[in-house]
Amino acid sequence: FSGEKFYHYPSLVYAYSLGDSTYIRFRAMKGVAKRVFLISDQKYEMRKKAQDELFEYFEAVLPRKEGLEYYFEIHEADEIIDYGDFNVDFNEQKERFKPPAWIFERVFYQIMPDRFANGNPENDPHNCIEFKTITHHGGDLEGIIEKLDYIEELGVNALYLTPIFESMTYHGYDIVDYYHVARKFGGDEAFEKLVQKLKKRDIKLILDGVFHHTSFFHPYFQDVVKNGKNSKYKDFYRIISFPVVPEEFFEILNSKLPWDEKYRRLKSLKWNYESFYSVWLMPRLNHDSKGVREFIGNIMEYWIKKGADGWRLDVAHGVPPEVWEEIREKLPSNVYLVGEVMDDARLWIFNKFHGTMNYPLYEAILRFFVTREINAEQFLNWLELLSFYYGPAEYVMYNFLDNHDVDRMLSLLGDKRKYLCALVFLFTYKGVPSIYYGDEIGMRNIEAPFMERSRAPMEWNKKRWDFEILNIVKELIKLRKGSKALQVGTFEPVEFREGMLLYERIHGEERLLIGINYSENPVSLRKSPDEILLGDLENSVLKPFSFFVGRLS
Ligand code: ARE
Ligand code: CA
Repeated sequence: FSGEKFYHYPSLVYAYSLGDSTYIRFRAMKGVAKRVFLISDQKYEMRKKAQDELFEYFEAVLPRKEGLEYYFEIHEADEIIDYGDFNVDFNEQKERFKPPAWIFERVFYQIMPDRFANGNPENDPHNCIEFKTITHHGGDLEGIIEKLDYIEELGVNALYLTPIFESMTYHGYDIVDYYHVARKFGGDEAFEKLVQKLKKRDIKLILDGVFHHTSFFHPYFQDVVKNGKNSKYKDFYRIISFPVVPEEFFEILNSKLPWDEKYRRLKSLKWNYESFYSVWLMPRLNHDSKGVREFIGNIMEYWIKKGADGWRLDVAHGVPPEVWEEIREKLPSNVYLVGEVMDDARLWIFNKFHGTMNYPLYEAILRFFVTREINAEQFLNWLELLSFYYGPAEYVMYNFLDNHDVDRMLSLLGDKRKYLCALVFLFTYKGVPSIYYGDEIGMRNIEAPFMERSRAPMEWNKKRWDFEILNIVKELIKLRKGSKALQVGTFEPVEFREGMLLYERIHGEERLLIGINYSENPVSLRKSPDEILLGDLENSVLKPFSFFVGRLS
């Protein structure tokens, strides 16, 4: 029965149109198909793009079609099989993959407001949760406003801010009031001002939505702490038993002990509710409750009305997928939703988020560029598998080399040349690239506990900037913004061998050739660009750990 051996379903992932191309894909059990053809207005040979333990994945890329009738012709060792009879209307599909049109031409800049720029020392917080080594730095939205020229000159045209709402920590993932921007960040007035200025400069803004948990100090949870079983918010959280905290809890909490000590003591107590990674400060919401789902939807809607263009959803994979589907329906279609999903995003795209924080791609980048566990060929296979998982959604993934939770890539690589190679890959691959504040000037990790190492305050002293990195980042941003091939073009590997990556990105007349030699030896290229846009190449030889972006005529 051929259905076991072969698979094609004209869903969004196996048949779709994007940019000026139409992609048709086919999967066969490993080792069965010698050649696969797509039979439609013409006969196209499908290319084998990837494989995993069980399957081989084939693809044909056609000039963009509005609709297509087709079947497959599979050449096995001793027999030719016709498979399927499909008729796809790509216009109908558009209804199911509808990212906001503006997302494709964007480059994100991620900022942790406390660590970026202090525009108003008068609002610096007191009486917040502070540890000996981890404290507030006083950054705020006024600071971001002051640095808008810097941001615009860098060329990025979208901002992602980690949480800005009322909270007790510098990072803000413990929200106490979702309807107000924290006083320490400049309050609602600063937000309104920021939004106006961003609109004028055509810079989009996405906010961090922490809806997996609230703060322990959120009024709803405080109500549960006080009233126990009788609290009208008891179903809002995942309570194990009442009372939710023992008597001792308050004694420690209300004592004059420093927070390091309070944290240490509180940790040893037993409290009776689920929370984020067993952190007492972050009680987990109960998303089975209709009230909670409405609460989340209303907040998201509220800030969109106030001028935000999208949401990054914190611990999105800790919330049932259907919840996001329900909430999404209430939001306008020009809003970009990106979920923080650590693993494979298949479950979470299309009708939930437009994209996710692309951790599987990050993982591949780590293994190729950092640990060098995989070679170019294996790296390519990984990329192509993700492409078969995500289909068109890979073009709107939030791609990164680092962020506030992971080490800075420059520190992991320990070498500027290597870092530039990774950056070139990020900007010339499919998906929306992002820069984490300070990466553009060569900031590195600091001595700090896990997850805090990449959060040093932004370096504003130009004497400490790496201008070579800055210039290349600026060039890459400019290239990306001006290139449909990079935004929505096809990705065509030319050569992926050992440490050498050579690929084209094509859209209409625009053909870019990108080469990255991630190895200790010079590589002589089998294909050279007609014009170099970035990097250098001498007589078709690419030096060790160097790159170029070029144009083919
Ligand atoms: C702080 C300290 C830590 C300390 C921790 C516990 O920084 O050094 O270990 O406290 O006391 C926020 C803050 C953090 C803070 C944390 C808890 O930014 O600084 O930690 O709150 O108070 C998992 C989740 C993923 C999550 C990461 C951090 O799945 O959703 O852990 N990411 C988001 C945000 C964070 C934020 C929170 C969630 C909480 O981006 O910034 O933390 O709102 C593997 C696993 C992943 C795991 C990952 C990292 O890859 O597969 O599931 O991610 O490791 O641990
Ligand atoms: Ca301040």
